[in-house]
Amino acid sequence: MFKVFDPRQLAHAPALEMHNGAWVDHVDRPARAQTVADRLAITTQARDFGRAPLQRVHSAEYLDFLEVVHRRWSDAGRLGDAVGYTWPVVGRRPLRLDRIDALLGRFSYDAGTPVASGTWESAYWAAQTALTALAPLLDRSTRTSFALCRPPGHHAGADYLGGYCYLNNAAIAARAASDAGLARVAVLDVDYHHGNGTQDIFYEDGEVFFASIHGDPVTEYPFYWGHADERGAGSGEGATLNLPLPRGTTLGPYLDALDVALTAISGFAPALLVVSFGADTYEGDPICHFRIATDEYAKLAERIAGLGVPTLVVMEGGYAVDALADNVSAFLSGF
Ligand code: SP5
Ligand code: ZN
Repeated sequence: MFKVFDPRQLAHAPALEMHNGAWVDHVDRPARAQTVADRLAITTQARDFGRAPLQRVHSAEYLDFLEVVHRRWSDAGRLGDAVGYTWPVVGRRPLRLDRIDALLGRFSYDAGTPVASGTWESAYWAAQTALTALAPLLDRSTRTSFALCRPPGHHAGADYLGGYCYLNNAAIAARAASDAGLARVAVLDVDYHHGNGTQDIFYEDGEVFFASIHGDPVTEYPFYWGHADERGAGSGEGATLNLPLPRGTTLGPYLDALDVALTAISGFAPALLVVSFGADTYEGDPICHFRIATDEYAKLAERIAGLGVPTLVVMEGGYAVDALADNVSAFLSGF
């Protein structure tokens, strides 16, 4: 398996996130990526594919914002990480305001995703990590590739950040693969949380199939996406599949949902599979509520590998730092 990790992803170190009405220590610590990189002994760093593949997914205005927002925040005399506190309700007219707080509101949807001084650098190299891991799949020199991305990406949309995500690494790789000539690409999202950013990006796109298994958004973050009746629109109608599961879900029912997703993906006959892999389905995760055990991750991966489709695994969430390297390495062993 080809594996990529870039240490520039460690520059992102947000201090706090808003949780249940209080500012608490942010759970996306640099140690998350470092522990996995150490365990897998990854030595391949990212190549630089530039900004063009990012702009195939994200708007130029959003990328400009993300690149300068922390400097703008500091220039405005603010300390620490940049974070919004006012959001335009869906349906408000799209005012192009320049006030730093209005910009943060316009390009974000939650208060758990601050922009720290190193955020742009790390998000940029996370996207390049995904693109670097994609390259040997495109030239067919590998069948399976792993992109150790941090910050994660699946909550980031074309023009918004949220859910600890800034650039949608999996979507950028999927779009680059279709641009390289692959007719159909499937994204399978097995992070605990619904991949709302990826869903939004491909919602009206019939060339990219999106399937997600996640905590039921009736009770779980991000609440406003991921319900079973969201099935895509326009030429993408039927190319989005949401399989929400209740808190407490164990391996058996999880595998049943996985089989439903894999059957649908198989019917779509993709030339490439992108797996948004979150290890936050782990029974010991501090912020999630499924009950997958470490050794069970190999079983999930074996089922996915059974598709027989070239696969790019992109790292998303997973917050039990002490168990993360074990969980990721168990998952990758299943391929
Ligand atoms: C990529 C990913 O897994 N993003 C998850 C974003 C979830 N954010 C909202 C959940 C709030 C939990 N905050 C808990 C902090 C406790 N110290
Ligand atoms: Zn997650």
